[in-house]
Amino acid sequence: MAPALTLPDETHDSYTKAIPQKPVSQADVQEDYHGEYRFAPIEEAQVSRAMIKRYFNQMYDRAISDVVIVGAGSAGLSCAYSLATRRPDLKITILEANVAPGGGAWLGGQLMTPMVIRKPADNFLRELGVPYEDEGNFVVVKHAALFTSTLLSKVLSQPNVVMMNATAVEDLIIHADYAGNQRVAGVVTNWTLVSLNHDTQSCMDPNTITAPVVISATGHDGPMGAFSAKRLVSAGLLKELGNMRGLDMNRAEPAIVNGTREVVPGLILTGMELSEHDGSNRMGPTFGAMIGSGIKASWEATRILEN
Ligand code: AHZ
Repeated sequence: MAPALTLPDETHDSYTKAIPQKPVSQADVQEDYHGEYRFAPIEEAQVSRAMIKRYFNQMYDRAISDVVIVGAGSAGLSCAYSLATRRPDLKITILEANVAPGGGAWLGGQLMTPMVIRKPADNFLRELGVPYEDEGNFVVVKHAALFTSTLLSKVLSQPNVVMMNATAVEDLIIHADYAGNQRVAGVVTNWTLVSLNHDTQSCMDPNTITAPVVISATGHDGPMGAFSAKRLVSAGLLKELGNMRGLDMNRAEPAIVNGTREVVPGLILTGMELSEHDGSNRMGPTFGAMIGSGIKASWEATRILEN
């Protein structure tokens, strides 16, 4: 008979307890590989339950979040890092439609690997510990993936951050107060694979996450891009999109950072989604504005929460 399963009642705090107190020595590692490498025994159901329990506990907990960030590209992740490290008391939930978080920040421009970041956004690289070459007014990271993977790992190691990828925001929750003023009060979610199949299956209803602040960072127009800005138009909260204008690096970057704001009560737009809302220029393959806008969005979020 199979031994009874023991499922310890772990909370997310136990993740931090798993960090080794002392580094594994080279001698320990070599010993494993010189003998017969043996794994501790496991039951298949333990693996299933280990994932299910944690994932659905997270969903249960984050049905009410303090801040929802939609989209884990360079703007969304910079925002999450700034907010999570400054305010460890906030429940920050990131929803990313793609299986792979990172958006367009895995490469520089035209599928080339180096990433250009204009000063003063290089401050953020020093904060993260990402090395770069200094070219005077801008810096170059040797591979965009080095920036994105470092940022992603630092965001995910914050105990107050939960990220659900392969999960799309399909709609916004919009409440009206007694005077009829509308306010974004959360998001409507579904597995992305479900969202992509609404035309092929009968109604597959979504799920919801409520939050006093939603930060949308879904990028410029594309298959799913500029999601919240477009929804504001179809929901009647915005007359029309400004539509992203042609490329001008010097105009575009300050416009995106300085324009980052709460566009309707409860909803902040950051990154290139804002260019679709405001009709500002694109900057192409230079990423300082995504960092600056993400950080500014995090300050906007705390301003709203503190009011
Ligand atoms: O998968 C999308 C991507 O990872 C995700 N996303 C989009 N719609 C979503 C939805 N629900 C959940 N409905 C969604 N997630 O949002 C992320 C957007 O990342 P991005 O890299 O496309 O946007 P960004 O604003 O962070 O960075 C833009 C980078 C660009 S484009 C550009 C130009 O062409 O001028 N310049 C820069 C710097």
